[in-house]
Amino acid sequence: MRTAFLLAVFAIGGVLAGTVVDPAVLDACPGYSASNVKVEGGTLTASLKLAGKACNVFGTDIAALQLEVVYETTNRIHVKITDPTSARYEVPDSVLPRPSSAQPVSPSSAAIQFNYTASPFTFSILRSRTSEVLFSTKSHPIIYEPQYLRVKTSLPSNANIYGLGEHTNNFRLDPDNTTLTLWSRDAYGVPTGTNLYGNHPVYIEHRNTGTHAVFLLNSNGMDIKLTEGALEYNVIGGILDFYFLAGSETDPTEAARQYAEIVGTPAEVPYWSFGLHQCRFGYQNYIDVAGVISNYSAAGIPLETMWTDISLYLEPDYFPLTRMREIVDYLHSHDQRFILMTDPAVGYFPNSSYGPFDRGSADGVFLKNANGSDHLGLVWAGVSVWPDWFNDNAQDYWTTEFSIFYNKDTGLDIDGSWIDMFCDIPCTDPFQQAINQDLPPARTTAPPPPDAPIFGNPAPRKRDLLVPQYSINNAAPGGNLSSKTAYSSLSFSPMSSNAPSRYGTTMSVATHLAMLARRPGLRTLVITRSTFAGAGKHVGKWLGDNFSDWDHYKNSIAGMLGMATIYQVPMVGADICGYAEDTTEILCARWAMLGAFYPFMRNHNADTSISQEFYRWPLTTQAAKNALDMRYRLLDYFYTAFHQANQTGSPVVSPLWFKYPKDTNTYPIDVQWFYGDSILVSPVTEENSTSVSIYLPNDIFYDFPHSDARVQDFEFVVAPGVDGTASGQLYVDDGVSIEQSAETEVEMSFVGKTLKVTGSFGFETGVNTARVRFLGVSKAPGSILLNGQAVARQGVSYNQATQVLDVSVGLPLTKGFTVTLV
Ligand code: MIG
Repeated sequence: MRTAFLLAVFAIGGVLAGTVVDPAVLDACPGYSASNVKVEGGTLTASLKLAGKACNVFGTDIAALQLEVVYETTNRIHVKITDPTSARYEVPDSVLPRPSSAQPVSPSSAAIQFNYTASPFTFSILRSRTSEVLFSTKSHPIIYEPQYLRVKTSLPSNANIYGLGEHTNNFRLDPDNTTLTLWSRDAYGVPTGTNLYGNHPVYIEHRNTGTHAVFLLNSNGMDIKLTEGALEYNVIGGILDFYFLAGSETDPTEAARQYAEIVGTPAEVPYWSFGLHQCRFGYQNYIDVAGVISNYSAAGIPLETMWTDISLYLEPDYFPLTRMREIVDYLHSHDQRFILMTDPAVGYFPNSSYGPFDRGSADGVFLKNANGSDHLGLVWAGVSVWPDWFNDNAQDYWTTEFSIFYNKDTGLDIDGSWIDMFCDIPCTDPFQQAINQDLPPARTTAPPPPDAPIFGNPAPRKRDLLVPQYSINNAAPGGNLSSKTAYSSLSFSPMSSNAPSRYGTTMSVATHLAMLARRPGLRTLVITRSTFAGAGKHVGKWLGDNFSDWDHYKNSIAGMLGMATIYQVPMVGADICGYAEDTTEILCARWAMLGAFYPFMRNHNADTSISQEFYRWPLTTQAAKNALDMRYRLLDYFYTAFHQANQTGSPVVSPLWFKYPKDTNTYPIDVQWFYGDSILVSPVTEENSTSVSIYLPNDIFYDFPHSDARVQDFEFVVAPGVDGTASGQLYVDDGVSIEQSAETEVEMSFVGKTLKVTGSFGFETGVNTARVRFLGVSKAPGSILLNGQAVARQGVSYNQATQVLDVSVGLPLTKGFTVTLV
C-alpha cells in the first residue's frame, strides 16, 4: 500500500501545464527583422528587431535579439539567437561541453547552407548539392519572450521523424498529431504520450533523399508539436541554440555520428557489462540475495552481475554489512559482479553525527533554499538533502563518500553503480510528509538471524557455466565472460528552473568520476534513469518503471532505439520481464529472448511483484539459456560494435532503415532491429504466439546458425549480401582497462571467392580461429585454400541442404589469413 501511495505522489512533479494555443494567434505575431548583417567567412551575425506590435502571448516580446550563425564543420551549422541585454540560461559547459571550436569552415565547402530573409526574418537550412529545404521557419514568426520561445519549421508531408525523447511513443513519430514534452519526470508505468526521465531535444529526419538531424540545445521544459506539415518548438526558457546536421544523402548512420561530434561518443564499458544482470526491489534479506545467486548457478543460467536495491542500505538489519561483504566476496571469487543502487538523497540528520550529512554540511555541498538554509525534501531515507553538483566541493564530497561506503576492505566493493531519484514531491512539509508516508520504511517482520548459512544449498556450480559456446560472424567468445584474458582470458549553483532536467546528467558525471577514482585505470559501468543530451558519454540508461505486459515488452524496442540510435546512450535496456505488476512464465520467457538483444540486459522487478528470476519457471529457464547462449556467442561481435561506437559514434543497434534507407517499408518498423552491424532481430511480439511475421528488406538473410559444438576459439561467419560480398570487424582488448596497452583490430572481407582476414594483432588472445563458416554456398567448392595451401578433406564439411560450408582454420589469432574457395 505504502509503495503505491508514494509512487502516486512522485508522479505529480514536473508535469507541464500543456497550454493550448490557437496556432493562428502565434502565426499572427510580428516576428523580427534582421539588420546589420555581417558575414565573415563561415560566420554570420545580425541584429533582430521586433517587426511590429508585440503579441505578448506568454509574456513580453523581447524587442531586440542577436543572431549568430557559424558553419562549424562541413556538416554542421550552429544557429544561436540570444537576448543581448539580459543573461538567459544556457546549458553550462560542465553539463555539455561544446565541440571544440576550430575555425569556421567556408559555406561553399559545406554540405548544408543557412539561408535567410531579412524582413520578416526567416531562415532555412538547405542541402547544398540539391537545394532541398531541410528546415524552414517561413510563415511562422519566431516568438521570443522571457518564458516562452517558439520556432516552427515546415516539414514534408508524412515526414519520418525519430527522436525528441524520452518517450514511449512509436519510434517513428506520428507526424500529424504528436506532442512531446521534455521535462524529467519519474513516470510510473512510463505512459505513452507523457514526459519521462530523459531529455533529448534532438531528432533525425529521414527522407528518400537523405537523412539529417536537428538538435536544440536547451534543457528547459518544452513541448514539441508535430502537426501536419510542421514541427513546432514551444520552450519555457533559455535561448534558441540550434545545431543543424547535414547527415548524408546515402547513409543514415552519418547523422548519428555527427550528433556524437556534439554530445560526445558513448563511454566504453567493461566487457563484463554485456553479461546478464539480475536485480529486484524487494529482496527480503541477505539470505534471499545469496539464494538468487545460487539458484542461477543451479539452473545453469550464467549470471554475470547481482544487483540490490535501496533496501540494502535502508534496512541494515536485514542486510548486515558483514554478510553482504561475504556475498560480494563470493561473487568476486566466482568472477561475478555486484552493483548496488545509490540515491543522491542524503539523510538529514543534523543532530546525530551521521558522516555523509556532516561531511557534506561542512563542505557546504547541499542544495540550498534562497535564504541559505538546506533545501529539505523527502525520499526513501526520510527527510533528506541533496548534493548540488555545481558546487565546487561536490565532486570531492561524492568521491570521498564512494571511497568510504564502497571501500573494498571495510564496505561494499561494488563493480558498477546504479543511480536514481531526485525528490520530485512538492516537499512543503517533509517532516510531516515523512510521518504520513511512513518513511523511512519499517518492516513488520523481524530480520533473519545474522549468522544464517548461505551458499550452502543448492551447491553452486562453477563459473564454467559462463564459458560460451562458439560464436559467429567476426568473433567467437572464449573463456568466461568476465575474464577475457583467460581465453586469452535545488538551489543549484545557480538555481534555475530547468535544473531537474540536468540533475541526473550532472550526478552521472560525478558518479562516473567517483567510480573511476575507486579503481584507477579501470572502466566502470554506471546506469541511470535521468539523462540529458550527452549523458551517454558517462553512463548507461535503463528505461524506467515499465509494466509486466506485452505493450511494454514491445515498446521497449522503440525505447532502446531512441536511446541507442538517436541520443547516443547505447548502454540501454528495459526492465526485463517488466518492473511493476506480475509477469507470467510466457512473457518472461519471451522477454529473456528479447532482452538478450538489448545492449544492457537486466531482469529487474518491483517490490510488490511476484519473483521473476529466469529460473522460476521451466519455459523461462530454457528461453533464457537459449538466448544467453546466442548473446554470449556474439559477445565479441557486440563488444566490437560498442568499441566502434566509442570511436566514431556509429550506432550499436539500428532500425532497419539505417541499413536500407531507400526501402520505405522499413521506415515505421520498430519491432525489428539490427543488433550490431549484421544481426537482424525479429522477436515474437504477441502473447501465445509461436511465430512472427517479419519484414525482410531486399537482401540475403541467413538463419542464425544453431549452436552445435562447444568452441571456445573464435569462429568467423561469412554471410554474403546480394552483391556476393561480406565484411566485418573484430576488436579485442583486455575488457577492463581505460588505457589499453595492446589491442587487436581485425578486418574481414569476402570478395569474389576469397576471405581476407587482416589487421593488427597486438592483444594476445591465446586462442585460435577455430573455423570459418560460409553461409549460402550453393555447391561444394572443388577445393579450399588456406593461405594458399589446400585444406585437407577432414577439415571441410559441407551441407547441401543448409548451404553451409565449414572450413577448419586452427590458426592463432596473431596474424591474418586467407581462405579461398576454388
Ligand atoms: O520509488 O529504488 O525506477 O528501478 O527499483 C521507486 C527503488 C524508486 C525507482 C526505480 C526502480 C527502483 C525503485 N526506484
